[in-house]
Amino acid sequence: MNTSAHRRDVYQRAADILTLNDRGHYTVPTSGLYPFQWNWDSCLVAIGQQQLDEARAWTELNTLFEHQWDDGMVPHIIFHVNDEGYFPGPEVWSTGRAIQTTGITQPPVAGFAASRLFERANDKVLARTQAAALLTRIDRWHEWFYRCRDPQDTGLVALIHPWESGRDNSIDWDKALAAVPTEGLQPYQRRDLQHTKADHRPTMAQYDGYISLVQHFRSLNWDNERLHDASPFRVVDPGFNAILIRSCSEIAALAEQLGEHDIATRNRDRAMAGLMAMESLWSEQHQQYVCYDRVAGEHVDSASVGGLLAAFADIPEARMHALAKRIDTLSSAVNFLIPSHDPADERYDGKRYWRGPAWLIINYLIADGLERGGFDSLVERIESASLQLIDESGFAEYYDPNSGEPCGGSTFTWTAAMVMEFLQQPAKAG
Ligand code: 2M8
Repeated sequence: MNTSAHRRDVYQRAADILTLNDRGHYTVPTSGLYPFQWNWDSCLVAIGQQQLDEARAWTELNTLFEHQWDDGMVPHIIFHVNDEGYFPGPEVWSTGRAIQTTGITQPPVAGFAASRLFERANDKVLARTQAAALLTRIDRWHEWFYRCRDPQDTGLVALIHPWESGRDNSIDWDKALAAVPTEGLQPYQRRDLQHTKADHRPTMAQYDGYISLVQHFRSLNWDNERLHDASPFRVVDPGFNAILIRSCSEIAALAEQLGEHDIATRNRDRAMAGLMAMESLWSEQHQQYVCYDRVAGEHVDSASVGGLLAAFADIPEARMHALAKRIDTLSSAVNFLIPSHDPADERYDGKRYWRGPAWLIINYLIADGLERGGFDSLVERIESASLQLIDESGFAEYYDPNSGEPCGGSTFTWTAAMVMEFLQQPAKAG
C-alpha cells in the first residue's frame, strides 16, 4: 500500500471504532472495561467525531452537560445503563440522581473541545446555537472549580481523588494516596481484572485507597462545599490546572465572539490568575512542573507527564523551551514518545497504566501546546511516534513506550479520535 492509501486505511479503521463505540447520544471508551460515558473521553472524542458528523459531536458534549450537577460540577462518569462488568458502579457512589453519576470530576477539556468544534464548524448556524448554550454551562463548571477546589483563592485547584486527574495510578499520587485512611473499608470486588491484565492495572492497595475516598465522600453526602477541606487527599496537579487554564482562555475567546462579555472577563481572569500561580509548581531539580500536596504541604518529587502537560497552557516561553527539552531528552530513553513517567525513576513501570506507558490523548494535548509554541519538529516526532504505535499495535488504550506493546483495553475510542486528528482526513491524508 502506498503512503496515502495506508493513511486512508488507518483513518477509516479509526472512524470505524468511533462508530462501534457510539451508543447514540454518548460514546463508551471501549465496551466491557468501560461501558459508560466518561467526561474527558467524551470531550476528546467529540473532536474526532466532528470530522464525521458535526451534529453528533455537539450531541456528545450536550449529553455530558445534561448531567451537570446543580452546584456546577460535571461528573466523571454518567451511568446511562446498568452494567455489572464495572466496579465501582452507581450503587457504590450512591449520589442519588435519577440517571446515576459519580460524585467527582475529571480534567476539564470541555472548554477546549467546544471552542475547537466551533472554530472548525462548517455549519456555523448550528455551531453558534450549540456553543452559546454550552458556554454558560462550561462557565458554571469553571466557577465551581475555583469556588470548591480552591477555597483559599490560590489560583490553582486541587484534586480530591486520583481518578479526577484521569492519570489514576500515577506515581504523583503514591505518597498522598498511601496516607489515606483505609480502616472501615467495606469489602469489594474489582471488575477491571476480568477485562485486562493485572500487571497493566493499579494495585489492590491503590484500589483500597480509591474506594476508601469514595466511601468517605459518600458519608459527607457529596456536599462539595465540604469535600475539599474534609478530604485526606488534596493534590494540585499542573497538568489538570493547565487544562483548566487553557479551557478558561478558550471559553473567554469564544464568549467574546458570541457577545458574552461577562463570561469572557471572568474566564480571562481565571486563566491569568492560574498562569501566575503555575509558577509555584516549577521544579528547578526536574526542569518541569510537579504536583503540590496540600495535605502534606510539600511538592511531590515525581517527574510525570502531568508536569509536561503544562505545555497545553500559555506558560512563559522559557518554561515551554525547558519542557520541550525534557521531552527531547525522554525521546532518547524510550522508543515511542511520550512516556507518562520518566524511565530514569526507579518507580517507572512501562506497562502499568499511568506509571510509564504512552497515551495518544496526552501526546495530542502536549503536541497542541508545542505547536502553538512553534516547536514543529518535536510535534512531528510526537505525531509520527503515535501513528507508528497504531501501525505496530492497533488502537490500544495505552502502550509500553519501549516495546510498543498494546496495553489495557482495545478498540479504544479516544485513541482512535486522536489518530483522526493526527491524520485529519482528507486534508492531510491526500
Ligand atoms: C481510566 O479511569 C477509570 C476510572 O475513571 C478506571 O480505571 O476505571 C483513566 O485512564 C481515565 O483517564 C479514563 O477517563 C477512563 C476511561 O477511559 O479510564
